[in-house]
Amino acid sequence: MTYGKYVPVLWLVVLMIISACNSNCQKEDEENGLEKLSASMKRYKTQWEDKEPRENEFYTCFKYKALKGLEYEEGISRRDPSSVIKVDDKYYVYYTRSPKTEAPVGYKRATDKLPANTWDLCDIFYATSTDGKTWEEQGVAASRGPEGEFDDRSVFTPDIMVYKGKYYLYYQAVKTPYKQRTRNVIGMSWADSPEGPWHRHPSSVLEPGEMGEWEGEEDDRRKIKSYGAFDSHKVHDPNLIVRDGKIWMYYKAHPMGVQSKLKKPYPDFSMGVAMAETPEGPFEKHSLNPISASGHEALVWPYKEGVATIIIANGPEKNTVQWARDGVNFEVKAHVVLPPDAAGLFCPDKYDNTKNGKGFTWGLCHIAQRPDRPWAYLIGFECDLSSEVEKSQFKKE
Ligand code: AAL
Repeated sequence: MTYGKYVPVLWLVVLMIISACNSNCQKEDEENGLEKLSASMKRYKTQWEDKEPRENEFYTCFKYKALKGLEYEEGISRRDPSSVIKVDDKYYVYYTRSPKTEAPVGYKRATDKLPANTWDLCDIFYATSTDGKTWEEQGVAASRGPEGEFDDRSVFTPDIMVYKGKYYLYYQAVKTPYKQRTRNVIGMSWADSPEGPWHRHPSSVLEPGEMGEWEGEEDDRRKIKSYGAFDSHKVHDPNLIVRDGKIWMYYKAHPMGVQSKLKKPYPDFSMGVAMAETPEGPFEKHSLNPISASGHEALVWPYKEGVATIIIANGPEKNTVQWARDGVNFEVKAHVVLPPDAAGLFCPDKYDNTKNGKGFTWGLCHIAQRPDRPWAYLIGFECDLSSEVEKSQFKKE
């Protein structure tokens, strides 16, 4: 039996469907008065609601400032600041800090004294300030775990959460040996005061997803037979909010095979979210992960009834501010230039379980290492991503 005679009929059906869709779109455009507009003007009217950037609450410019006390220091790396919190009259920030070392030497040459990169062989330190500009480094907060544990090589890239009167540091953790293919997990320490003492939770609270398969024994993250989950290799950059009575941990993810030439089911960098009822978990990963296919360090804050994020550095939607009413399905709301690298926000309602998030006007971020200056350091930034301030950068003086 041959089905060949049905092919023209099938084509006819397909064409009819396409033309019905087109005429529906045309009808919709006519109804909305958009039929004679270019694609860009249609977006101006619909996606951007006739608004210029200065009228868009998600649009901002970033102004950067040197900080006193956390400046560039030869031999010591300070990077990836946490959210900034204020307790009594003091601001606190937590960050990755290396001991005084030689410049990082890469994964192949790293030893137990020589760091592979600027976040290797680190602990979480903290600094305090009374004005957000002059900071005093106070010493170590959460440190590496005992030999043989999941966090014995380095702990880094923290966020701080204030929850039910206690303080929780979440951070990346790496076990010795630190190689390209080493998996990264999220660890946690808690304290009754922002100054510690910190109690190390004995196991990781978030781990990479279902593994793919490496190809060969060589320590090369590009060489894989299969990818596994979107976060099969690393979970990074925990960033916390409290919402709907739960702890929401947003995080950056890498699948195995970053930069591989195989056809990819997931981006090299993406963002996931996992929720828990209690600070030590279990954190349950959302079924729609990855919830952003672009971005680098995860950075979120409660805004109005939803959640906002700045997407930086990687992917087709980099350099945008996005918002999701449900905290999961993000939409591009504004494009921005020079967004802060690895920002930590001073956002006082981040852990308030609010349905009317106010946003923020400042934070800290880092200037990453570069070949002629191989240690990272912290600086401050200002912006007006707050529902409580008038957009300042276009105000006439
Ligand atoms: C940063 C973050 C994580 C990575 C490294 C240190 O930009 O994404 O913290 O592991 O780089």
